Amino acid sequence: MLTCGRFTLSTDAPLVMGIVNATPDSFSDGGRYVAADAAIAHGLALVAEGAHILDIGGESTRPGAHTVADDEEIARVVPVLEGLRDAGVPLSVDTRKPAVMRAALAAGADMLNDVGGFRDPQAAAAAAGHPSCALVVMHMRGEPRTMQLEPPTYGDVVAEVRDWLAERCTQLQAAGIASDRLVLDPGLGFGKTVDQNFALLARLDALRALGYPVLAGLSRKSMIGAVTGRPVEARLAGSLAGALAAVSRGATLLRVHDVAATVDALAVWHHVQLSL
Ligand code: HH2
Repeated sequence: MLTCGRFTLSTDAPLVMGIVNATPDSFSDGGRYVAADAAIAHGLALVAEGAHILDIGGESTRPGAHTVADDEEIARVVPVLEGLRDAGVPLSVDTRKPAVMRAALAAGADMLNDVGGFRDPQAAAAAAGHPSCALVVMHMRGEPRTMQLEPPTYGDVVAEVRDWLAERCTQLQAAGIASDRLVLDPGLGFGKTVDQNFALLARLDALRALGYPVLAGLSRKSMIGAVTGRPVEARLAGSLAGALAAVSRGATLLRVHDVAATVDALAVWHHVQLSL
């Protein structure tokens, strides 16, 4: 079970997190849903397609992206949260900023998704100040603006990411956050080479062994483009294959752009599991 704000989610079957990017510059859908109305309509459409969670973002984290001011990000995210509050699913906010986290929680967010892994003590404090929001603790080296500029070096990428996440969880629990509020994420595409991303995907079971639900975010990413040779708008089939590889290795949450197709793929995968 995952405690997630107003909700308690069963982690027995995979959950689909639909992406709502209220940003002008996200890598695959930037600019399409900047207006709050468009983002809200997109979120409702994703729920109708079967999304179990919506992840609302007001700042792109694509490699090279520049950071936006707190006020600007809050102005992008809060109206969308308010408009989706009665959509019937938990609302996650994708942010690294403590001020945005606090504003989002005040506006009813159920989950905080921090690509910085709550390294900032103020971010951890913002989460700890809420009694029940879930936290997605993602691994990232450096920050989005610079993370792909220097080739990342790891000895054993799987062990290093696992140990880093385990340490973050220990610290967050010491800050008063119960273990049933935590989700781990290897941070595919964040300061990692294609080979490192695939090593992490292949060994998600090593993260799952820490005992927390695992989230995989690979939808339309360049790791899919690297092996299929496809541009970002033609990566659905590759993304679905990656999604099924992730759940086969223990991932519980999939962060995706293409909700309907992912829900169908998971339904078939789940039926196979039930038929064993
Ligand atoms: N990936 C992106 C953004 N946020 N959060 C988590 N927990 N895991 C991820 O893998 C992840 C994430 C990048 O994807 P997208 O939101 O489509 O693009 P952008 O960051 O450019 O808005």
